[in-house]
Amino acid sequence: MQEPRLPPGQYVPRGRPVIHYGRVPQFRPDSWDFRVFGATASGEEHRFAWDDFERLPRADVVADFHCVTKFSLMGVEWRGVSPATILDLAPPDPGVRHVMIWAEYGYSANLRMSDFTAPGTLFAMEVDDKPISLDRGFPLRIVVPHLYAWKSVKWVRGIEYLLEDRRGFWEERGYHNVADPWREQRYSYQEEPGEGPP
Ligand SMILES: Nc1nc2c(c(=O)[nH]1)N[C@H]1C(S)=C(S)[C@@H](COP(=O)(O)O)O[C@H]1N2
Ligand SMILES: [Mo]
Repeated sequence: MQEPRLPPGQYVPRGRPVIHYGRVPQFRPDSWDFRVFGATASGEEHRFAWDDFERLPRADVVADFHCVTKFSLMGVEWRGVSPATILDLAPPDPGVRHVMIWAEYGYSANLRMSDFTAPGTLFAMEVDDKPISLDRGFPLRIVVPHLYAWKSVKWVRGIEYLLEDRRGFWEERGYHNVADPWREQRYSYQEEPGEGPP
């Protein structure tokens, strides 16, 4: 039997819906930066200006994308910077097990380090060979295709290395801390011991 591609409860819509909370931010290349802070190995914050970030080597990922509101987009082609590149240039303290992804306007999502370094996770700048559109996260979004899409933070401005797990924007508002669509981890009341911060 073939592996199913659609996680339980999901459907493929017409078109590609755009969803976010709040307004679409403006991109100002001169003041844009990507900050790596929290428990860095050096104890110092790292900062990338747009010109530096844009020159980092790019990788390709083709992946399906699953929103907790039940639509799934199949075979999306992303290009961008691998989390491994950021971990090399701005290494975490060895005790770091979780990462908070931070966006414009304070939107955030937490990831386990294992999800951050998973092969499909990417800081995407392009989709379908074009720069990502403003409403899909231009100039930079993370895609974490193996988790529900609220973890795929648009308009990313930095990451925070965490020694202890902490909930992000939707995880604080009743959504599952881990968010594996194959296990239908939609809501926080489904969390098993060890899946969320104490
Ligand atoms: N900064 C930010 N990123 C975000 C959101 C948001 O509200 N703000 N919404 C998330 C949710 S719930 C989904 S389903 C996806 C939608 O991505 P899309 O608009 O490219 O379909 O973005 C995610 N990333
Ligand atoms: Mo979503």
